[in-house]
Amino acid sequence: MIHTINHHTTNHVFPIAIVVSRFNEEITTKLLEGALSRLKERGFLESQILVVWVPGAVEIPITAQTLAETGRYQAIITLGAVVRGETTHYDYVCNIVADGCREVMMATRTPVIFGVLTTENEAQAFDRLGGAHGHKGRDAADTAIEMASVLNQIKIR
Ligand code: INI
Repeated sequence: MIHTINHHTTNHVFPIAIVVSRFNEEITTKLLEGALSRLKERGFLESQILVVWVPGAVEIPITAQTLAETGRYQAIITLGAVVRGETTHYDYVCNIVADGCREVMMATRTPVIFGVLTTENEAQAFDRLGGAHGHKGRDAADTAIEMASVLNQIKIR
């Protein structure tokens, strides 16, 4: 029989951390609400969830790295909102947070779920918060659960 590891074989709860940035707080609060409600639906207790607020998306990677290095969390969800303004700052912020999260994920072997919205305007962000494009906070919770479980199953085989 072929042993398969996929989303059907993932169903456990574990300590999880969420890093959420305050910049564009109206959007990031909705991301956080979605992630928390989905984690609770999937059986997580409040005591298993740590939420850490940081000023902006740029501050997310170092926070995720510090959390990963504690060894306490099997997945880290990052939530942020980078909305294009009229300057090139947008591109720098996007690059810093995306590259940084990838580095943390690979260096610490902890799934760092990228729930950072990068949009042209606020309307596009709200479309991803229960509008036309689903809810990225809820999706981030599902991805965290799946990845923690997939990696654990590989390790114990
Ligand atoms: N931070 C964000 O999270 N989103 C943005 O859209 C944004 N813009 O546009 O500037 C932003 N900037 C702040 C940045 O994340 C840092 O907090 C700041 O540069 C200090 O390091």
